[in-house]
Amino acid sequence: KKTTAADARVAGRRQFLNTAALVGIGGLAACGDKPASAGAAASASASASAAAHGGAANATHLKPGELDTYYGLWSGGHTGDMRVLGLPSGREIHRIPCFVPDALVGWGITNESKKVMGTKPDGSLKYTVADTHHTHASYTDGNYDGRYAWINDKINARIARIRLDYFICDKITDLPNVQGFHGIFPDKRDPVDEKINHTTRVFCGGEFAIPLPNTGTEDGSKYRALFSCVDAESMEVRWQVLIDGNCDLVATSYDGKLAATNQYNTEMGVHYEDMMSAERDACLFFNVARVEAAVKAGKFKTIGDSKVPVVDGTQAANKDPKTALTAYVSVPKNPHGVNASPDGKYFICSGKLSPTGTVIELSRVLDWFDGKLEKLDSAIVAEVELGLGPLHTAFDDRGNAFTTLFLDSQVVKWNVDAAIKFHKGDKTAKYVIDRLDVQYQPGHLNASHSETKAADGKYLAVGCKFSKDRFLPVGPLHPENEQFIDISGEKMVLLADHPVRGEPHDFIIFKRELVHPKQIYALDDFPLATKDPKDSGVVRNGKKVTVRMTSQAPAFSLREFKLKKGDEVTLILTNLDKVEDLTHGFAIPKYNVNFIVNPQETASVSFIADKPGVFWCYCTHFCHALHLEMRTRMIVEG
Ligand code: CUK
Ligand code: CUA
Ligand code: CA
Repeated sequence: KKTTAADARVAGRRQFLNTAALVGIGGLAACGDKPASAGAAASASASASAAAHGGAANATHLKPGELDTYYGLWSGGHTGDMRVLGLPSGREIHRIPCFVPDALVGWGITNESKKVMGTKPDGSLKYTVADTHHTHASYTDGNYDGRYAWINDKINARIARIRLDYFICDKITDLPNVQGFHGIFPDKRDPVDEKINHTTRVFCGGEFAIPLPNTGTEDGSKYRALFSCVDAESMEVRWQVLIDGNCDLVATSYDGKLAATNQYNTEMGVHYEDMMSAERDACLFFNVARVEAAVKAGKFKTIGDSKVPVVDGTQAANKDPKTALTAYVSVPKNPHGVNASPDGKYFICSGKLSPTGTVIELSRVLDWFDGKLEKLDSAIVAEVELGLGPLHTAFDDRGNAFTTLFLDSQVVKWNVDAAIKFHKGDKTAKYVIDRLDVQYQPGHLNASHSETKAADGKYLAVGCKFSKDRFLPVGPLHPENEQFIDISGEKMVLLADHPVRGEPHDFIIFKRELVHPKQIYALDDFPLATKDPKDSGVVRNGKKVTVRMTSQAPAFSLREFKLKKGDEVTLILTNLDKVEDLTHGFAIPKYNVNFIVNPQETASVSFIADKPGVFWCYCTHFCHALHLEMRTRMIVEG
């Protein structure tokens, strides 16, 4: 084969990128040697077309005062929050603190937020670090319904729920006996009850196998992972499934019958060489109705202190398809990502260490559970080469899939039906439609409404793990590069780069009409609210002191309040202002207290008045021409 300039460019680029990405992992070189998939050379022309397509770039530049047409919910990574973006502009509008304290809101400072976050017996926060990866929202009729979103904390195995009426985190649940809680996905309807066409469960994948129970007795042969189901309303853990291998990402079917997780460590290795020793790993399917029937029938055990029912989903216990709770479909080498196509027919897993995408037909998996399909792996209807390091897949509304290629630093657009034809033997079926270079090493990508029935094929965002030369240098820590791509045409067009603080992983993008955020709280929703400023004051009960106060621009209802050294103080502040956007803050110098109260919100803090003196408590949120004068004195008598 004659080497073209484009080939050379692709090869050079691949070499440049891979030395960085593969450093120290010698074993991976084998995968880097595999030939590029069909159409690799198309990347050069794709970039050229991006440049020619100048008009589309304007979509990201909104005029002053113009609003975005889509919301994006982004995971915040190590910052433990959820970020809200407006798209197509890519502007960050909001951060919703969840797992980690936040100094603007006073998250982790107020009693209300501490209750959500979880405290130790001494009242301090149980955890102050987190690592969020995946964010997904509740469904009705196969599309987002604007009620809730969920986000995971991988470090401490917690799941947080966000109310999309106020854009706040209202519940956090610890998953028992789980480490490395990774994938998360809400169900889309009930598998049995026809009338329930909305999300009632959220599935959570446990990535790291640990001894169960994890009591300090080290026996490598007994390490196991659990797949958990959390109730969408109560946020309680409904049940768990003991599995072989591990869980990574999670996907759910539109009929509610199946949930699945990709597995990269079917070897159950504890070192990476072991984890990548097998040629194939798996996509593990759960028959949701059967799991719940088994729990109902009492066929479960519990682990350690946890009361959560755990059913047996291991291969040995699920050999008979007609009673099996689980099905292990094989997928090439250390797959990453499992995504449900918007037509409801397929789950797609990416090979990661294999250059392939695997398309699994869900009706065939159900046939296997019914005893109608002899070989489970014949549920695989396509396994095609996509490029090096395939990770995650998104969809448009025209039967196309978009997969990130971590090692090739590209997004590949491919047609699922054509891939199936190619896999069946029609070697003329050209399934790769386009390739686009991205900057650089992409992880997740997602398209507008991608994993819903309302996929609209308009925009695609790509979370690039390395930004290298794309932004002004700011020292050794580079931002990530979230790139925004127009996918409405045949060819993908790169529209914009956006620096983000590390490290977002997953995100969803949906039309703004889907949510109806409230801009003012309801006073009655807060049991501690002080509704009349006249009820303000200090109430003493021995050492326990309650301070009630209200705020109305530009004043707090108390001009000063007196405490005694050693008092155990609870200060309750209600913002009686009703004007949209009129937030007040409340800071107490030297007491490590600062929080905000939004219109009609009540928040409280508790502290020991251990430092005598006069302390100017002041409003930290610019609210009025007399904002600087908006103060009160806390006088602690020694
Ligand atoms: S994982 Cu980060 S790029 Cu946690 Cu969804 Cu794939
Ligand atoms: Cu109230 Cu500033
Ligand atoms: Ca493996």
